[in-house]
Amino acid sequence: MLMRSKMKTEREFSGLLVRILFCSLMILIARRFEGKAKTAADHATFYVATYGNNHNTGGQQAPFATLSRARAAVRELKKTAAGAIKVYVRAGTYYLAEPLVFGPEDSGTERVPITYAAYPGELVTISGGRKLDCQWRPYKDGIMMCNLPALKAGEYDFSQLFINGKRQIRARFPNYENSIPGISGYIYPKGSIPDEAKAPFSDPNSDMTFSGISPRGIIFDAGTFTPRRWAKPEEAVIHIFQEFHWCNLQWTIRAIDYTNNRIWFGRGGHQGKVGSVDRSSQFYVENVFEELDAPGEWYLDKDKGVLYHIPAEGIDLKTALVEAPILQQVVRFIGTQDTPVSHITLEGFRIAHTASTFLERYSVPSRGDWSIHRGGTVFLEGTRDCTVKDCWFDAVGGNAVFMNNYNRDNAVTGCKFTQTGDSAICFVGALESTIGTFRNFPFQCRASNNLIHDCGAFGKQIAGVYISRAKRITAAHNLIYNMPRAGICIGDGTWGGHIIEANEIHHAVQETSDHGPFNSWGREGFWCPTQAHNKEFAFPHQAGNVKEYAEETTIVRNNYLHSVAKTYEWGSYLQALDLDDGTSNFHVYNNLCVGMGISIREGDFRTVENNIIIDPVVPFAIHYGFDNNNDIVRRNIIYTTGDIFHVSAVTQPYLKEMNNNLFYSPRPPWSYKPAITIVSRNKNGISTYKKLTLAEWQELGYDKDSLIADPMFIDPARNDYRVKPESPALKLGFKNFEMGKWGLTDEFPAQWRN
Ligand SMILES: [Ca+2]
Ligand SMILES: [Ca+2]
Repeated sequence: MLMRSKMKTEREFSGLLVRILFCSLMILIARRFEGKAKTAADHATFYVATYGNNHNTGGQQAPFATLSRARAAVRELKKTAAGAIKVYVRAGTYYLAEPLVFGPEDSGTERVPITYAAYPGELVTISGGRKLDCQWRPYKDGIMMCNLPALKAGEYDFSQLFINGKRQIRARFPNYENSIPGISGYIYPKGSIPDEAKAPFSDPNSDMTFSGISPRGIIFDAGTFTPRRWAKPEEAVIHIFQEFHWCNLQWTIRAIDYTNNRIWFGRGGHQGKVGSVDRSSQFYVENVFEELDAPGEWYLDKDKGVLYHIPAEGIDLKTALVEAPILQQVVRFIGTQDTPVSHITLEGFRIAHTASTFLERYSVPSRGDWSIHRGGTVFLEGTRDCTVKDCWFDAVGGNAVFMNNYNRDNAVTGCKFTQTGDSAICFVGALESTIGTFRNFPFQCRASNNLIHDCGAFGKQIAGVYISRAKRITAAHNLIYNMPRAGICIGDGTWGGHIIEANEIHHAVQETSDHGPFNSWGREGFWCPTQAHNKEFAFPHQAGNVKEYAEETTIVRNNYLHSVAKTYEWGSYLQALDLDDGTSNFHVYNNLCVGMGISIREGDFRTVENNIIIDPVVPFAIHYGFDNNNDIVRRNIIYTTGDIFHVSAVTQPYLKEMNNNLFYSPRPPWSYKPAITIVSRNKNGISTYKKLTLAEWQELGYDKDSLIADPMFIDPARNDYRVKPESPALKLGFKNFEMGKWGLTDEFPAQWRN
């Protein structure tokens, strides 16, 4: 018994011992794992801080001083890393002496993605600029001055100035004023310098004429031009709108002839494809010392190395932060199709102070009107799976993010773009070098959930999202407003397959004409400019094989486009969805267009259905369609006091299907009877207008079952344009679509919300 008891006790004891040993072992193992996990996490995270040192280990308590030092550490670590690598950058401003370049050797992988991020909750600025040490002293007339000896020594140069983070005004005439964007703060010339006028200087290339030649200068109006004479006119830069207001252009000034009131242009005029100017071309001139006369203006005397400035109200220059943009680009991802840069994310930074680029090289990537500088504050070429996330591009000098040529599966998401010099996000490929196995274009990239507003400080032919020579680009859930031209623009149909959805765009096309918050072109090989401009002798004309270029269908759906910024003037043109010259192979549906309509110009394979158009400034336009093409316009609701459609030159039916649309005027009697205007223009450019009733239009074979009836919106005052169950639109096949899901999602970073 005792024995048994002892044995039992021994067994129990040994069992207890085993359990204790087992538990201890587990704790040890757990601790060991914990220790390993912690060690691994530590090793996979580097820190950069303004108080750091590049001889440090890069740990949280011993951060590096620069991003490039962290990049070098990542290069080493990734050889052995088993998981994600992160570089956290602590609060402060990092002035880069040169762009941070990521090459293929900096790539992550799907298993080892690499992220460079602002430390959560901290404001981290990556700056392409330089902090100026200014010892201000009075000059005269409220102008302050300071010496910049390093600038005088040629160490650096700048053409923008920021005080306390805000871009200031380079001394100009007339003074800056923005009560009417693109109009106030400008004066008008009397015209351009005549072709036969002899230049007061020799130009060694004046004999090299070409079809796109640009004007040589303007004749100023002595009644409105500045009375001051300028000591250094050759330093000045003119910013002037093109005659049709498709773009603006900049030139340096070569000479001013006060006898004949002529301003002769120097270098420039490349910022738009069509560069003509005339008496309607408003302009201002900047970088003139004698015009330094208003708060916020500044002038840099490079010869003397002296900066002059009149501080804006409320600015104490003694304590002000003075910064000048130096670099044009701050981050460059540079790889190739064969050896791409991949799996790198930039996250959470404020990115600021890049130099303007409008006097740099531009090119025309497609046959559209746009000319673009292939550069950006964050520039990507030869990349895969790279992401720019949750960053704020604060008043950068040119384009903010530019994906040039081969780039695939990249994303720009959760970012804010304000006061950019040119466009916000660009995807631009190259047709001429896409051949055989060379895929020299952006593919399957995304611009989503971005806040883009008040862009185009210098360029006016710009967009929030610009796509040209690319394929399967998605622009979704962006909120875009206060733009001089497009919110989203597709420069051509090559190669299609894009998805434009759930964006909200308002107050676009504020400073230009003949465009829309969404605009597209498709002037590829099939496009016939003669037919496009409706010279009657050009009919009949077949569309040609548009899918040779627009290979895949581009989808434009569930967007909300509203608020006409500009007073509509007859002759200018504004549509919510401007499917301009040659645009082909589009499916456009479930869009809510308030104050603007839809335009489909010559092109083929456009299906426009189930859209809602409210009070458009210009009627829904069907322009210069090809014979026997495949366009479909059906089941749309058009609510208007003007014409239902503007249709050009119907010599024979050129829509495949046009039916089951619902038309209604909220204020009867209709201001026009009949309600469909057909425009014909002869070979001399003379237009004639013929108005048809709906019944007459139906006799031509269109809109046979379409109706004029109240669509019965549920609550338009609260932006709910769904129709009630008894709406006649539903009987015509219209389907309600969800309201209010446009623009930014809840994932948009709280710190960048306005
Ligand atoms: Ca001035
Ligand atoms: Ca257009």
